[in-house]
Amino acid sequence: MPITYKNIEFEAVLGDITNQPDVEAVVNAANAELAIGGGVAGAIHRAAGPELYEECKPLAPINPGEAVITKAYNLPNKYVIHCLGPVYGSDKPEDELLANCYKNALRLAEENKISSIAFPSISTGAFRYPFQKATDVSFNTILGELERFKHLQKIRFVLFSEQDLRFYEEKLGKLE
Ligand code: AR6
Repeated sequence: MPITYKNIEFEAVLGDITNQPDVEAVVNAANAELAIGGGVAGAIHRAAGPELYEECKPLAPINPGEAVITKAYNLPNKYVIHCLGPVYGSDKPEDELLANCYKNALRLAEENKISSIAFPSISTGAFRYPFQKATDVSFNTILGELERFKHLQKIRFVLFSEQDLRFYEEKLGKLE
């Protein structure tokens, strides 16, 4: 169930980041080379098709916390915003670098007049960031940026397990 907080619609859903046709931009949990890889990145590149990597190549490599924007090709969205999350335990300070991912993704969304965006849980798969700690960072960062929004109206969190979804729903429930 979506909730509205400070005029922004938030929702958490169980699903695949490549199957969010009603949002303008999806966020990729990328690798530094912006290449295919596994997890979210693999799914996004497979669904978008090889042209996505062609556009990505000259933009790479990126550093932890950075984000770049491309077209979405065969995905049902207009844009992909690629973020490189920190590898937990090696890219430090992890919380700051993860917060930078969310800030930079939102900044690019605003610059491109994007009104709706879907985020996966960056860094919590192959990069091993503890899920609950990462969720605190994502919420605190996004809430801290709300005042700056001129175009963004909708933020969706796409989670890959029931347990992850329940945790996001609990956090959203506390916003109201
Ligand atoms: N849709 C939504 N969420 C997903 C999907 C999907 N299709 N697939 C996985 N998740 P990860 P990271 C969840 O590993 O930790 C790649 O190999 C997953 O359960 O995709 O930032 C890249 O090439 C987890 O909660 O991203 C990089 O090398 C979350 O998305 C590296 O992994 C993030 O998992 C990036 O690692």
